[in-house]
Amino acid sequence: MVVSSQASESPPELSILSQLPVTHVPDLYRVGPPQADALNPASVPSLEVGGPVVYTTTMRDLKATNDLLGDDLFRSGTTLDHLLQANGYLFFRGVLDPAVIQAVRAEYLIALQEAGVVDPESVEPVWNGADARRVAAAMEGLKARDPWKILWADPTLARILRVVMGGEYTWLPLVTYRASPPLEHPALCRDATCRFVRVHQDGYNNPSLTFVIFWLPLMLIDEDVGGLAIAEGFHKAVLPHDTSGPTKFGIGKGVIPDEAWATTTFRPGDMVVMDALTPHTGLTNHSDRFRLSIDFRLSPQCRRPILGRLLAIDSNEISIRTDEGETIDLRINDATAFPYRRGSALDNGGRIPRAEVADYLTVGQRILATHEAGHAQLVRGFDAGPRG
Ligand SMILES: O=C(O)CCC(=O)C(=O)O
Repeated sequence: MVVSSQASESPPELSILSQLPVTHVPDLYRVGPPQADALNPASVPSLEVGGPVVYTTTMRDLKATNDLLGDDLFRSGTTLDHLLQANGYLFFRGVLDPAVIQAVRAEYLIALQEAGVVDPESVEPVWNGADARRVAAAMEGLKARDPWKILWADPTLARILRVVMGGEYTWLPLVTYRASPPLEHPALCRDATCRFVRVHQDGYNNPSLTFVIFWLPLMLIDEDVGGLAIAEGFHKAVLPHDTSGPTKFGIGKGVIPDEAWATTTFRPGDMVVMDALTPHTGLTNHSDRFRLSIDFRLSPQCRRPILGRLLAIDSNEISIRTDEGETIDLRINDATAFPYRRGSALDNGGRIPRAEVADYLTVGQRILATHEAGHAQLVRGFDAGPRG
């Protein structure tokens, strides 16, 4: 797979444009309605699609691992688990029900059309040139449509997830809808990483949470559209993130060699599975259309975090009413991580200062937490959704 030309550093507005995530915050998905996080309200400048992509550097192709699923999707996930641990990712081509992916994609298309950035008659998410600030509204519309539920209810996907997870699992309230818009790009770039939006490890921002990431393309994502790039074999440790930057806290240049990166042409029905520490990034979109994808995160049932609602918090203690109706009190110390709400404007990879947590977390709101020996390790808050 080839990488296109562009300036070596993404300007900040480019990062914002390319992410435009809406993070859904589903409840524990076996029962009950989901929660939805607020849209990142960052302002979105108007867009201009660049000219033809100029390729200067090559990137490896992701290795498909379909054969390991075998004919029997219920077969043991042990081999898959070994492979995930060895490479940091699994890639399955065309394993998902096309009708299900089409149904999810249709929700995105309606949302983009309702926001006026895709023409009503368009069957492809082609950007019609309307002010891209409307994309934020589109994502709000999408959030209200709950398309993650279509995936959650799909038996084919559920079987695959069970194999990959090696047994029972829990959907985490970390589901992101992406409609990454086309971007202008400079004509020349000789840097393999020039289309990288933000190299990061999800696990960096979620210390102590055991989870696996699933990324699903909802359309043909070729070189022009860009997609997901993964650094193979660099998931064994938390890598240094640039904590000095004002936003995003990405992994700095030079930490991962260019040869480690892999991507591919993605098609609806494909599925990428990543370890929580697999470095990855979106690639800038140089096409005429929005790039549609969804990513979600699962924990093995045995490592399910606390999911519940906040009863009380100060800088020393937190009390949570769990979804199971239990009350759990945890001590807070300097090692407790309080990431900003995922998808919010403040979600820059940084941490809420311990002394300020009571200002950011609201009694009654949804909470995800991990703990050890009575100490909170990770505490994340989520807004209540439309039906929360
Ligand atoms: O889809 C993309 O553009 C990137 C996905 C990503 O960064 C993530 O899953 O955290």
